[in-house]
Amino acid sequence: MTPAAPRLTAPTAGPLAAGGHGDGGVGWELRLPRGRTLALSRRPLVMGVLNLTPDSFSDGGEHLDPRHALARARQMLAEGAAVIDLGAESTRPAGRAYGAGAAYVPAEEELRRLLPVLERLRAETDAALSVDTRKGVVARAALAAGADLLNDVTALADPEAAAAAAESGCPVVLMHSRGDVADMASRAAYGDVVAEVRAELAAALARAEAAGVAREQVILDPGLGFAKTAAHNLALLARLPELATLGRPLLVGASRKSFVGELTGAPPAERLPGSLAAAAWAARHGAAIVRVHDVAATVQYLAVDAAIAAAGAPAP
Ligand code: HH2
Repeated sequence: MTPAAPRLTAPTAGPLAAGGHGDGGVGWELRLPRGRTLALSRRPLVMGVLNLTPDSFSDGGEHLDPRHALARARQMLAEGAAVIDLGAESTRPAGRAYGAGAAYVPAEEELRRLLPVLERLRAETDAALSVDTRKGVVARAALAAGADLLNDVTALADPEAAAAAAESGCPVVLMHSRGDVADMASRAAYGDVVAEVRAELAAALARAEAAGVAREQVILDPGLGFAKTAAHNLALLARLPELATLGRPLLVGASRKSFVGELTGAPPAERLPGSLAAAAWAARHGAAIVRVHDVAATVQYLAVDAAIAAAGAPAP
């Protein structure tokens, strides 16, 4: 008989008392199933991306075999990821960088890719497991299989997804986007991108609340690369504190995205240095979670960045 895999535990977060994170006392405690919590502050947690897809833009096909996916999840937890984000449908937009964009995946196929990995991972870890889906039927099945959070790039556009989130009471990431994979590039037209994304996130939050989702369980995300040009992504990062005024924790996903490639000429697999610059900037400007492919490098980079910042802070 093979021995049971070791039970992995998420890194423990510190107290949420004022100043407890050295971040001016900004903190949130989100409720997870089974009485667990996820403590967030402006010193961000790292969310590791686990793409169970054949066609994701930077790592498609690498973790299609559930054994490879599980090994990758265990590795990311050991490297310091506080959340694993499992996605079984690529949301790669159509456009110059990615060709025709991701193909629609029927719910049955999405669940066939997702559930074996989610169930095994749930059995061996208490770490927070998030599911990146826009389909209510997938969200429901994932929550029943032990998922802790929903991450929805359509901000709960499917009423069934909103109902699943409301009924379960789980935390939800509401991400900003416009249109779908086929037309989002043509919808990247803004006067003031930061003001418009802020207003559209506020509206998404209000819609979620009207559907029964508790405001204190919501995380907001500007959706870098979704209906955004490189210039829009840069403006959103530069003015991230304006989004923080919505009063909810922010998640930022810049990892390996095409704007890093546009700025540097690097292909997706070589975008780690640029991704670290974006993660560090997001960390210093109010992100509560950074969603990344390269967990070990990001954890190390952010630890040193935070230590330098703390060393320069006035003594208490
Ligand atoms: N980006 C991607 C997918 N899901 N979710 C949130 N909340 N924020 C993001 O920025 C975000 C996301 C795209 O990255 P990836 O999952 O690596 O690619 P693909 O959609 O091709 O699978």
